[in-house]
Amino acid sequence: MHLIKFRLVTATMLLALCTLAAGAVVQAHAKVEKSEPADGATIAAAPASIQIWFSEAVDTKVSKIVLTGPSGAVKLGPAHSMAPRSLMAGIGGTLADGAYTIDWQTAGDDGHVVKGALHFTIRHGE
Ligand SMILES: [Cu+2]
Repeated sequence: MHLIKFRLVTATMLLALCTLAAGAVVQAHAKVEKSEPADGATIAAAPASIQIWFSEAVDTKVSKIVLTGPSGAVKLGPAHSMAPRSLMAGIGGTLADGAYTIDWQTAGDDGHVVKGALHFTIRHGE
């Protein structure tokens, strides 16, 4: 009798664990949905700002956007939200031709900090 009860409890616990695991997969972290400039794009004119749209609302308190180009770090305005699911930072000067990397950091619904990088290239007259 005891053994049967134990097995039943174990089976119920396993089922609960699987449900938790499945729930965790559904509740994923904030992901990039699109950006401006777009990831991998080659553009003919220097952008005036960087904007990134995410799959969930972002926490601006832990959000960062860092832009690095052919001559090092580019001075940006503070990362802010124009919409709950987007981050934006203005670009001060004009950007020279070359490859650029946007390093971003933010947190979504569960508050966990997530990071990533996007890339674009500027080639004037293209
Ligand atoms: Cu998380």
